Amino acid sequence: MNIDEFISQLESLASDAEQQLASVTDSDALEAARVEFMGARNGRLKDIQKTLGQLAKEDKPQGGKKLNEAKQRITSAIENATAALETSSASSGPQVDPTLPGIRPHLGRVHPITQTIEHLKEIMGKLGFAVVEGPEVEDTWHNFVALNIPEDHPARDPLDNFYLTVAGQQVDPSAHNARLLRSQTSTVQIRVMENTQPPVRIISLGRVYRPDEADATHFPMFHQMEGLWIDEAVNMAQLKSVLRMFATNYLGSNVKIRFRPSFFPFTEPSVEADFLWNDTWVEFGGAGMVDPKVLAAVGYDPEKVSGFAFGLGVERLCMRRHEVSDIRDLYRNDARFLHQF
Ligand code: FA5
Repeated sequence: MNIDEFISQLESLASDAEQQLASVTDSDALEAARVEFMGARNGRLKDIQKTLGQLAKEDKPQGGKKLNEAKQRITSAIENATAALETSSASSGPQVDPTLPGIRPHLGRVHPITQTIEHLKEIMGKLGFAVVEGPEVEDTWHNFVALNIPEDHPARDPLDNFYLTVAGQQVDPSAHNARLLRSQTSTVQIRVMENTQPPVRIISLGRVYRPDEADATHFPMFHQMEGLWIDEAVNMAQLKSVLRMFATNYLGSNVKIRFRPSFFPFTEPSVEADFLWNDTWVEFGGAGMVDPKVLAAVGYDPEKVSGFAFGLGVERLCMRRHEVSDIRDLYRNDARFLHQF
């Protein structure tokens, strides 16, 4: 390699680079050209630089100088190309207006029923009730038998329940272990009493399932809040006080509620509780003194302890508080509705 060859290689490299960089139209092509000519490892300038050592000793200073000049020309060509690309994208692409407000991200919300559940837990917590959970897939023992609901009771009718086929076996609703989606949270009363000695003061909130036709106040899946208080000498006056305190706390001090005599196989006496809403009484739950037969079935001594239980419809409470007139709105998944909570 002599100095003339070295200089002529540098010369043609620099003009190649200037030509190629003058015609790049996008940043990918610019980057490719930069790597081709100036790449630190395999760039074409680097390749020529590697031959500098082959020059005669006296030619090396001139070779080094020419190398720097070529490098300078390529660098300027890259800078010019970069500037040209910036101006062309600024004039042809979408204009950025930094004074415009940003795009607001869509934030999710906690579903109104979940919010209600948290609120109800907080109120009942202040009244000394602990929260427990129970399964949604239940057996007939917990959903009916232990609750004193006999085999011929209409509530056990397969048409009024979601019985489940397990391992392809025929459903037998009279068996104690037939599976179904629970139709009430009263199942949790049994599960707690089977495993805990009195005193017991719990609530349990969760989904229940009934093949009810959906209308403004019914849905086939809804939520209940079960309450259970067992101790020595718990009485009906305490049941009414707790439900009244709960209702005024959640629905406001001017809410009107009333108790109607009713019947549940697992409570005696039993009541149904209604609140007044736009001049109409709406039922929001059932309640009563736990039947001694139920206490005995879970191994409690009905001579020593007594208690009350209630099961309230969470949707109806939420609807009354937030003035939602149709339960179906809660489950339509319409963000315009849900965002209001
Ligand atoms: C029961 O489910 C009893 N387990 C309540 C109970 C518990 C009584 C403990 C005694 C002791 P009921 O079937 O009435 O009762 O339902 C209770 C509440 O659930 C109703 O008052 C209503 O608020 C709500 N509810 C019932 N069916 C539906 C439905 N399809 N959609 C929405 N809410 C409903």
